[in-house]
Amino acid sequence: MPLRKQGTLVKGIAVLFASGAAAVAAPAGASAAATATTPSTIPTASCVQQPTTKAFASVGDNADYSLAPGGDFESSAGWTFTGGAKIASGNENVGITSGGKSLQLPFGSVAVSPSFCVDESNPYFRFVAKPDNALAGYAAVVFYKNAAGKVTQAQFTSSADASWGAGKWAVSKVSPLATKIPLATGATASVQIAFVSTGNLASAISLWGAFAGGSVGTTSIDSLEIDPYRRG
Ligand SMILES: [Ca+2]
Repeated sequence: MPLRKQGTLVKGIAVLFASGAAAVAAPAGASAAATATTPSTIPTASCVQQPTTKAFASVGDNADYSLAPGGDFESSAGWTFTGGAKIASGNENVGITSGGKSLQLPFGSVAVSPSFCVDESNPYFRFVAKPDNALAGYAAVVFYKNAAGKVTQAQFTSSADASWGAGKWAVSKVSPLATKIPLATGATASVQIAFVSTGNLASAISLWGAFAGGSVGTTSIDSLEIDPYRRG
């Protein structure tokens, strides 16, 4: 029975990813209007770089980062929420960004970021996440347009890549961005990051919890930062 449930859950997640892609495609016009400086493709150009800080220095990462659009989740501006995702009170306490709110993702919900520009110098992103309990888990997925202009998605990191304890905020692993998106030399791409609340796929009990009403396994996200410089 648990295996059958797992299969159902995996299918459900696939549907979520598909709906996330639809959410990306549908508001493309509005999104483009709101982010006029980040058109979908700009051959032989660079993205406009935002001011940077050593946001993760307190956890031993001295790279330069800039805040992703709406990445402090102090408002929902530009983000698309489905399945109950919302801005909730309570900031991450690692100290990456200050504020009083964060993104709250009940099981099965999806939050898709505004579009932003990526070029060869935007290779990484990192964020802070917190599971409500051992049933929680997330996947961070990046949507981008491939060379043919088709919206494509790739999972970049998940809770399985991080060491996190129930109820505790923890930084994600350093997640490759431009390094995993096929960019022609000198080209840029318009990308969106989606957080999907998957539940803890490694925990069989989470599967039962997931189908018991979806109110368990909530994941919180805050302080989404982009590293604008290629490493090493
Ligand atoms: Ca915040």
